Amino acid sequence: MERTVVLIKPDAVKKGIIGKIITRLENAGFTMIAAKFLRLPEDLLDDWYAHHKDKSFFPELKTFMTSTPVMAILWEGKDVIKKVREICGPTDSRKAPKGTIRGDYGRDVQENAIHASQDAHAANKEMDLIFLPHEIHEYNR
Ligand code: IDP
Ligand code: MG
Repeated sequence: MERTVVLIKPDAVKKGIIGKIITRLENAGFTMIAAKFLRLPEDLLDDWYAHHKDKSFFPELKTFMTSTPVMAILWEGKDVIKKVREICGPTDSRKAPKGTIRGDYGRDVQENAIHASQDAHAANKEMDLIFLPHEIHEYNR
């Protein structure tokens, strides 16, 4: 079964909407198979956001992403990667439609409430960066 990694980002953690975001993904039928509340290490973020490391906003992005712990969740389900990206909405919260997580809870292009793996390659890499094999729990919902 396909898996994807979600991070509930510091803006959403500060707003106290961790539960609301989890509920949306549970209601979409996906299965939570691992979860961890952690402060992301700097070197993990260098790897996670390697595609942005030369951008002018990268230092600010790292400051934002380490400003509180994040809620990291591994979700499993059919087409979960694509479907969770759809539920999140586009990167820029100002352009995200109402009814998407970013449209409802995000502020701008940086503070956009949630991360979701963009493809299977990223999902595998991100899963390995956050979770150990024994922290992942298979079961039927
Ligand atoms: P995604 O999260 O929708 O996959 P990416 O382009 O992979 O978007 O960017 C990763 C994260 O980097 C975004 O979710 C956002 O928090 C931040 N980010 C992307 N573009 C900008 C920008 O132009 N300014 C500030 N932060 C940005
Ligand atoms: Mg991305």
